[in-house]
Amino acid sequence: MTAFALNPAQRDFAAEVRALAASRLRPVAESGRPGGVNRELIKAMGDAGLLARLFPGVTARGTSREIAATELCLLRESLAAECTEAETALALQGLGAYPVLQSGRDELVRRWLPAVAAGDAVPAFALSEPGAGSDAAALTLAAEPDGDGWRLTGEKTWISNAPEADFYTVFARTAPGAGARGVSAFAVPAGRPGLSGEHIEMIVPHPVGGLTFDGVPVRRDELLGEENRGFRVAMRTLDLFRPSVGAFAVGMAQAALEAAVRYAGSRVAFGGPLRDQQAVSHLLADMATRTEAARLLVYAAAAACDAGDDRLTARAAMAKLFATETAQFVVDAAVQVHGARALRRGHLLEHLYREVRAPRVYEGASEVQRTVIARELYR
Ligand code: COS
Repeated sequence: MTAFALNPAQRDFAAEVRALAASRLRPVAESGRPGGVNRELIKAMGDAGLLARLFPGVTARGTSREIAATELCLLRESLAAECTEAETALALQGLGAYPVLQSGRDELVRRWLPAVAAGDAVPAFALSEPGAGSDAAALTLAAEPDGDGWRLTGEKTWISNAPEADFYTVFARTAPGAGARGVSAFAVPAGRPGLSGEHIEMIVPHPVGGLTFDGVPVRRDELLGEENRGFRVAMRTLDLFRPSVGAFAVGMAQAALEAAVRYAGSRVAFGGPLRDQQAVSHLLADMATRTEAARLLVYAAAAACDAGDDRLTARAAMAKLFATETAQFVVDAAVQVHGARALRRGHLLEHLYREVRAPRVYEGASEVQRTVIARELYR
């Protein structure tokens, strides 16, 4: 890793995480139930101290609201290069819990964050609905006043970690007809009466499901931020996590690039190693250049976030857009260098070819990122 923002200590840390992922986490990931939450894997990352690094302010002595964007990207890139299941499980601990850390009351932060950081509680971020994906402000899951709290009625879909999570960060409509200004965010524990869900089988390395809310009661102290200001909670969370989706993509691209370089050096064709063919060496050069460019955008956005830069939105979108599109190109090119053997079930590239696709869709499709970038340009 050579991004300008990384110092030797960060590079050493990334190498350690990569080694840990290959030696300790991959076997636990492989022994998990496909499509289910792998609690053993999450616990192993908690025990190794990886999850706690996402929330540096959550300590035995108390909690503060910090989150480390660069650290999040380092972890995601390093894990992705060796074990995409561990990568995504770690990312979801952050994505599901961050709205609570950012906007929850102190009691709620104390209730959930230490358990998430230890790997004992599994959160989920529940924004998308059958009729509201890219257009998130069109969400309709209703939060109707009931006593001092609300009752939630409606559906969520494509929710990572559902229906097995221990709590859900749910975005619901508290003001009908008010668009983005009528959305509120809640932390809803699993097991509440009226809450049910099912798995959806998908080509991603993690569990995904749908949730049905049938008059689920939520209390006022479970509100995240202010009433009708929940859309901002969602957008600020996505601003933080989008560069890290880019880091996931860079980790996959790096693994594919390394595999292609190795293979092109050992495979003999037309009287010499494949890498002596200019068509191959120039392709490898493009793969490496584009991966490094993506990495720079990712860590520049993360560093801006850690520095408290308030113009993060466009940079976060650029990092996610460029890195996920680049990884798709690099993994595809690595398949081409390998030929048929990369398409065999169980090959690293067959695995990456499946896994690289979803990040261009979730947490805002590439088209949404372009929209976000253009809107910032016109401001
Ligand atoms: N940070 C903080 N606040 C933000 C924000 C950001 N990055 N982006 C928007 N907001 C606020 C706005 O300031 C506005 O608040 P006010 O009305 O009080 O000023 C409010 O949110 C609505 O903003 P806007 O009108 O821009 O919302 P849109 O409905 O036009 O949003 C996009 C459009 C496409 C940006 C949004 O719907 C989006 O990101 N969609 C993708 C959702 C997504 O990623 N889904 C995946 C789910 S997770 S797998």
